[in-house]
Amino acid sequence: SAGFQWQDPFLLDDQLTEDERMIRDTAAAFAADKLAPRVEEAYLEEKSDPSIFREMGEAGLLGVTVPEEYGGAGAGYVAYGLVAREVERIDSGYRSMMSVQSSLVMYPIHAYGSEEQRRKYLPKLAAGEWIGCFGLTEPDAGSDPGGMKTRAEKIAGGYRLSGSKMWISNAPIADVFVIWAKSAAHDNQIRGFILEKGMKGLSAPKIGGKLSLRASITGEVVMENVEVGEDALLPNASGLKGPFGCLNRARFGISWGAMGAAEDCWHRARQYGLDRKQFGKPLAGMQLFQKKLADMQTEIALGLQGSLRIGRLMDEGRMAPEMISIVKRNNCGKALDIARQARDMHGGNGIQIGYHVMRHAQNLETVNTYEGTHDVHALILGRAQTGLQAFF
Ligand code: TGC
Ligand code: FAD
Repeated sequence: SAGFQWQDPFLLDDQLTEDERMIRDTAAAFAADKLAPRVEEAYLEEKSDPSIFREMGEAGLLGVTVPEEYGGAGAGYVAYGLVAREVERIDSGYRSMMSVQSSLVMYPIHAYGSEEQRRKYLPKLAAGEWIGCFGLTEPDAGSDPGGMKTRAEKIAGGYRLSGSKMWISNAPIADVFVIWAKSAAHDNQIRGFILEKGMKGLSAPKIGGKLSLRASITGEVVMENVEVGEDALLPNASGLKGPFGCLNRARFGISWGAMGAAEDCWHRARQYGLDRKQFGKPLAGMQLFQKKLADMQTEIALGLQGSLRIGRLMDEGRMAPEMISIVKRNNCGKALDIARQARDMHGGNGIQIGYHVMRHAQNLETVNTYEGTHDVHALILGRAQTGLQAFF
């Protein structure tokens, strides 16, 4: 018999290919060497170091699923998920930086862009020389992105964009902006446009005062009559399925990432319980403490198996978006519960930055909300099994 491995109860490691294990190990080494030493200061100071993108690029962690001819790693979705898990083991904000760049900026340029757009942007984004952001959400259109107000008007030789986006990861330090707008020249359909830093009328002020995801910078994107050429339009996507095609990939990555953060909380709670004695014995020897550890182990083992299965189906071209709603919703909700429990199990120390669990718990509040809130994914799944939409 294989024996029971408490950290990997279902032997997930055995279900991976040699290449997937290699990418996972590269990401884990990168996370330990480059991210872990920075995270406490970044979080406390609410600072996002832009050089992380270049370092991630050098390590081959940007655009994992994008073909090698455009600078990507040409790997599959399971490999991408494994990278998200290792990066988010350190911090959800670092995983955000990576997932926006890979799934929300490189993916649409590859999937919906012209050959010129691919050649111009993808290699620099893969190298982390350019930083990308994705603007869908607006102040008055979050869960309901179809209600967006940002408009693109046709002008001679291109388009004029006006409107504002809210809660945009990476925006204040971005070079490349993938912006979704209703286009008058296309029957008011939602279309994607690539904007660049420095364009007249484009600004991206930082949103300060976040109590969550503090290592990842977030901004507004304000467009006051920004004029772009015809070549800024993503030619091959029209309607909400454009941005949703990107979100499917990012949400899938988040389902792995959230489990990485949860694993870090679980391992820390277990170790803390082994080290800390009360009432003359280790906390880890108490029944209530062990029940919490058992719940964490169970939810994480099951959550990772779900994400692995969806990743295999994506690599086989058999994914349906509702599958991703199941793992995004479940894994984020479970990770948030686990992080809160781990905070509790650390007692007073649990509120300290040096014990990491409260930082994860605060981050996971965002992760449970963005890319479709926990409840919005419930409504997607409710609609899919009843045929009745309950959004409005
Ligand atoms: P609905 O009528 O359902 O659909 C409109 C059209 O879109 C298509 N579609 C999808 N296509 C591909 N994949 C999906 N997952 C799709 N979901 C919908 C659909 O087939 C339809 O196509 P067509 O051809 O018939 O027009 O649209 P609705 O307006 O009723 O939408 C409702 C709802 C709630 C499902 C949707 O709007 C939703 O998911 N809301 C959540 C919004 C969201 O996720 N925002 C994310 C912003 S980006 C972000 O948070 C990045 S953070 C990243 C980081 O920092 O890591
Ligand atoms: P709302 O939609 O106003 O929701 C508020 C509450 O109402 C939630 O509990 C929700 O579940 C509930 N609710 C909404 N609709 C319904 C309904 N029909 N029935 C029942 N309950 C409902 N967006 C981007 O485009 N790009 C980014 O890079 C990006 N990064 C982000 C980074 C951070 C740190 C944060 C916090 C957000 C980011 N977002 C980004 C935005 C994110 O996707 C939205 O916050 C999210 O989609 C929810 O929208 P909202 O905040 O407007 O909340």
